[in-house]
Amino acid sequence: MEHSDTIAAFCTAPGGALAIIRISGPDALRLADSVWHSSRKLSAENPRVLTFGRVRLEDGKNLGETCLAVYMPGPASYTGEDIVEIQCHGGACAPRRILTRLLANGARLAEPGEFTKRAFLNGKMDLTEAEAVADLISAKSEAAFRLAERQLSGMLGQKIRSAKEEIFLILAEIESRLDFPEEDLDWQTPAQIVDRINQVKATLEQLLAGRDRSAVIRNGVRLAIAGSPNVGKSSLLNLLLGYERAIVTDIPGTTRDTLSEQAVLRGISVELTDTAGIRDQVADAVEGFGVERSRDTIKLSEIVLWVFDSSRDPQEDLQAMKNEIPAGAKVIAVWNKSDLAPEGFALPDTGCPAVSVSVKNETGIETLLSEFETAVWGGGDKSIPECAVSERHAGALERAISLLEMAIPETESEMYELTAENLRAARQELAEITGESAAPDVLDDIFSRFCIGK
Ligand SMILES: Nc1nc2c(ncn2[C@@H]2O[C@H](COP(=O)(O)OP(=O)(O)OP(=O)(O)O)[C@@H](O)[C@H]2O)c(=O)[nH]1
Ligand SMILES: [Mg+2]
Repeated sequence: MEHSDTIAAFCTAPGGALAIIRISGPDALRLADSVWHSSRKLSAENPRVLTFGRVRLEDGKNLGETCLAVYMPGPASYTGEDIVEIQCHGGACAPRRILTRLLANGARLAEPGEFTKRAFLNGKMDLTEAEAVADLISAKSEAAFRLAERQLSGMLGQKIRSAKEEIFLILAEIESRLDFPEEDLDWQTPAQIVDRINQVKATLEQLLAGRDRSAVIRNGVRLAIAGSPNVGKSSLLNLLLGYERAIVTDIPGTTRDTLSEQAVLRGISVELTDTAGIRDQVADAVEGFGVERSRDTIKLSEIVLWVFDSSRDPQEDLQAMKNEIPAGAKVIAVWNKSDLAPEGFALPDTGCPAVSVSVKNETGIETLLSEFETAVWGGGDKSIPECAVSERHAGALERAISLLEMAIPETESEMYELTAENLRAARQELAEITGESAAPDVLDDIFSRFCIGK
């Protein structure tokens, strides 16, 4: 697909030592040349070579600093179009002046994800691979990065395409039977066709089974540290982060507001939130607002570490936990200050997994992390799925599976017109995953989540 306009944008984030301005489109070379001043011209005779030069500004003078530029002719480029990239020193001014000059000379500022969208529309990658580019950039853990890499390798797209191909072959069999009903052409029996439909369905179900693990790996989990005041919540946050982020004192009510930090625990990306200790008798209105925020955080978190103080009578804190934790929430009872626990202290029953820890002595933390891991994976498979399955993919897979399910009884009762209709619809659903038939608004939605310059 040819695009008539040429787009330009920074493809590096502000604040780095270098900035890269990317230009893509049919006019990329002319536009770059209109600002490029060098003894070695950017030209078709000189592709994929870094060229040293300066950028000519609107007043005809050159930008003081020297820059590098490279011309990558399409279709063997990221977008499949002609691309020029200009590298200059980072900072706010020089990159902006270069980009402004390019825009004044006729380039259009690229929309978020527009370079990748062009790569997709030009057949450089399928939609699952384009989505993987965004995942790769936003990956917060090694596992999320590996999952995105697998998707970028095109594995999901390949599996979907081969399922689609098999449905196409089954359809061909059925359609020729419908077209030549009189001929005795060695047709497959209904049972044989059902068998083939079931095999495709099983492949899709296998992909769908990776959905929850994909979501955990890609999005991470929100983990709240909650409990009564002074039990050691902020101390636990600091220990899990590995640095002193929150203020810790022996005064109950020290933490007055929620405090969130990103961490990776057992390979899982976690948004870890320390909360104000929850109590009914708050010291003032500020603490009251903090307690309300604690309650909101508990509701929004996938897992709650409810912290207790093993050195004091647990009755009141057990009641507080009961009052505050919504039914069905995933909770781990963390019995802290085990170093101060009375002789023979047995962990009271809270109806949820419980661990004894001492943040002070750093004991019990590995057990706590194992419980956390179990809470995340539900004790099941925690390996990185072969293919990353997003909610968008999962929706299409579910619809395709139910269409195949409908096709089975129709085939058994030899209502082949209906079988063909449902098989066609199932193919259409799969084509949405790889983007062959994705609607423009679906594409807009996907690419709008990218950053500018990607
Ligand atoms: N002995 C002992 N003291 C601890 C332990 N963990 C925390 N403390 C102490 O308990 C006190 C309270 O710790 P914090 O981490 O501020 O407690 P908190 O739950 O965040 O308290 P609030 O913010 O007031 O709700 C501090 O004096 C800590 O040093 C522990 O494992 N053993
Ligand atoms: Mg605190």
